[in-house]
Amino acid sequence: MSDSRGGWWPPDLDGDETPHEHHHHDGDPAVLADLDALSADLSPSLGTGLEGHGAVDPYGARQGRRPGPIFVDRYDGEASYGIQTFGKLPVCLTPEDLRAGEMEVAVLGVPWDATTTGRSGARFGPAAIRSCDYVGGFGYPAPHLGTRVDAFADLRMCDFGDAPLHLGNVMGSFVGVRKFVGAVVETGAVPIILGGDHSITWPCAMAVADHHGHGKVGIVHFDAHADTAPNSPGHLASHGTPMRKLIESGAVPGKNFVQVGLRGYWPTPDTLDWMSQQGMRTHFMAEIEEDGFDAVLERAVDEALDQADYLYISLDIDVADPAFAPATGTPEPGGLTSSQVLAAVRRLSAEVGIVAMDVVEVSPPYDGPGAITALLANRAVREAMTGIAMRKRGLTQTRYVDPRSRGTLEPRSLRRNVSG
Ligand SMILES: [Mn+2]
Repeated sequence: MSDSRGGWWPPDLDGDETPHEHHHHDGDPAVLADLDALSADLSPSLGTGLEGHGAVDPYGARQGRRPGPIFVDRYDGEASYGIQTFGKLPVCLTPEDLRAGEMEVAVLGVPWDATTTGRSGARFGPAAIRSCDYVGGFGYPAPHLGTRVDAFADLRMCDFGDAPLHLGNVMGSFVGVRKFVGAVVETGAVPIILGGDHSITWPCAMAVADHHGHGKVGIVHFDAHADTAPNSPGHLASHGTPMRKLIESGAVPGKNFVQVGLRGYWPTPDTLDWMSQQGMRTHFMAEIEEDGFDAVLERAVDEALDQADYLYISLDIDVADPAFAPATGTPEPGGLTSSQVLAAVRRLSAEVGIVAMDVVEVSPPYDGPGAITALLANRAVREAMTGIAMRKRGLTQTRYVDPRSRGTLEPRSLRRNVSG
């Protein structure tokens, strides 16, 4: 074992001092060999090309529907009704729809949770996140109150629906997810992906890197966890492995990672060593507690600006404290606040610019009736949209806030309202 535990644990039952290949799963060698043989039979490749991406509209094709966004909102001047998409945005079903509508942002879901090690249920994340609208949406004027930028007015955005999956088949599903996201990226739209457990970042970020170039994409990764574990014996993916897979494949080199919010009791020391060997820039909660979140976010923004040509945000909702995001696969106390998460996403989207984002690990069965975890994820997507719209307007300066919202106006005396 490479982990030092004072030499007394685990007990050396067979007297063999040779380090085991699988450092965190010492078990019956025969069982491990069988498991390895199983995974060796299956190629862990995500495949190539975009044929069979599953973003199709068989009914529309049968009816001769002209490509373009399908409007599902019933805004009556006061409130918004219709069919629940993200923000009541129009629906696009095919890449042709995205192109015809010249879509700049496409929200899509990946309802997958078969690779979680803790609480499952993230497959219900996309639907729960969409259902958190109450402020209207498409067609309804709703500027972000801090910046006075209305992403729904400024950007052409749609809901692209959920990726088709093959339940029980990890690699079959992930090959499909890579194609599905790749088909969106190819049209020029920024995908905003609603997870799903965190394993989906492997095929999603792979699709983005395939398009923009391996080595060109950087990831700012908000998470309580590093997600850099090696495969467990016989496994091809888990929600603890996506970042290692992206690094080992060369799609997103370690030096292109900026991680924020890590805490708790995982990963193991040898994995932490591996991370620093890869040049990953990791900001632990300990650093945030020491220097404050603003200072650490400043560093993360600087690193994101110098690390790579294109930025992908991967937001594991568990970076927020369980007080703000209890409904998640592997909650870890001691995290960020909601306002810290939201400001960080908006600032990166505006000041650095993003080509994609995922919001993962929302597990609605563990949310209370207030659905606060799904709500935080919904608003994180809104902040990303606001940031993208800010960037389009040229509002890319550090910590931009509209003067009307800063509290720096002339103080108004109550006395003026008092007669005499
Ligand atoms: Mn996590």
